[in-house]
Amino acid sequence: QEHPTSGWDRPTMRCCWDFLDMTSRSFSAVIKELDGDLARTICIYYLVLRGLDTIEDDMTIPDEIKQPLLRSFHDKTVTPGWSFTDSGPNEKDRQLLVEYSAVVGEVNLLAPEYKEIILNICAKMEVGMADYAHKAATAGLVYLETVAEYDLYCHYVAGLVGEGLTRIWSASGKEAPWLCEELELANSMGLLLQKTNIIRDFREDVEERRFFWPKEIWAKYGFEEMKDLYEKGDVEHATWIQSGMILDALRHACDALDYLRLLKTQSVFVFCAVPVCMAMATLSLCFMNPEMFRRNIKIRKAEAAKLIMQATNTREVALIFRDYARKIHNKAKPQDPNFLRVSVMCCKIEQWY
Ligand code: PS7
Ligand code: MN
Ligand code: MN
Ligand code: MN
Ligand code: MN
Ligand code: MN
Repeated sequence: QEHPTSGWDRPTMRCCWDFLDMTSRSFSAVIKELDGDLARTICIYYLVLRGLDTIEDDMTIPDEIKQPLLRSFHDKTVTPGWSFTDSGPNEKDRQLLVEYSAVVGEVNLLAPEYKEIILNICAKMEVGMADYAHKAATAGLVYLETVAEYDLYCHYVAGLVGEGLTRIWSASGKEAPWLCEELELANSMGLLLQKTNIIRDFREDVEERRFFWPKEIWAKYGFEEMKDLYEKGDVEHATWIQSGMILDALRHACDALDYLRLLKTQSVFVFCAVPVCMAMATLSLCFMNPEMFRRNIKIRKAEAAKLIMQATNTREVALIFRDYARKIHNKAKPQDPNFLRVSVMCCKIEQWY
């Protein structure tokens, strides 16, 4: 027995499920497993933010066009028939914007409490993206200076996603009504994922002139530009910069475990746990790995499959985190100036359980 707005019989919702498969490598499976109307709601939430991110990422759109487009995206998202056909090269994500009117149609059919959360998060994220894009476009090459600025950018593009998800869990009644007040923990979930993505995508992002690593971490040992990390041939110092970035991402690991401990619905737990386990696996793969500076490295399919099987409750996830913290700990080098801090951080994660 389906809810009247579950939408399996609507062409626009079918279209949204297709977009989800097309645009998400990792989220599609866990979204479809969510209980009841959460699957459809989170699918739409994902597509709205994916649409917004596609515009942010598109370096072929001039700043004069991009600014108003980003800043009005929450309005476009409820404007019947709206779509965007002028976006650039990325084939699969472009199609989402070309047929965005299907997403708009479904947003307008959402339960009002969900619709309000999604539009509110979209409106906040837009501003952060637009301000950052404007600085990058007008000041030419601009780096994030401090870790605090880096945390703020990651808050806009990922911490807010966690905040919105958490508000949706509470609104659905599947999780406690007070969960939506745990904004700090929800933010940490997003930051752990976003920072891992920013670390792993280093080479691709630098080549597309997107510089997310904060200068406070990498401007050392004579590195003056981010490409110096792979062009200078100074592999040892580059891996020390890398360990600094990974150490910074690991700051959010214990918060992620604290967040997961608060969840009680199995499908919500799996949805939240699988991506953070993948992130921990990715951080341990990147740690002290110079290949990361040359190409986009990925965890093996079999390792990902094992994580999906195992990430069923807080205890198992804490064991997964402990294993990856140990792997990192074992790879840490005493010559690395981050060595002591990395060791302490790994101990904290290992001892969380
Ligand atoms: C609504 C599921 C689980 C409490 C599109 C999930 C891009 C890492 O750009 O696609 O291809 O390198 O690999 C996701 C908190 C957000 C943060 C953020 C919406 C976790 C637009 C995900 C995803 C909060 C900005 C995808 C942060 O990476 O990046 C839903 C709890 C979108 C989450 C972006 C990145 C996500 C990301 P790219 P990816
Ligand atoms: Mn992606
Ligand atoms: Mn982006
Ligand atoms: Mn992106
Ligand atoms: Mn990308
Ligand atoms: Mn990326």
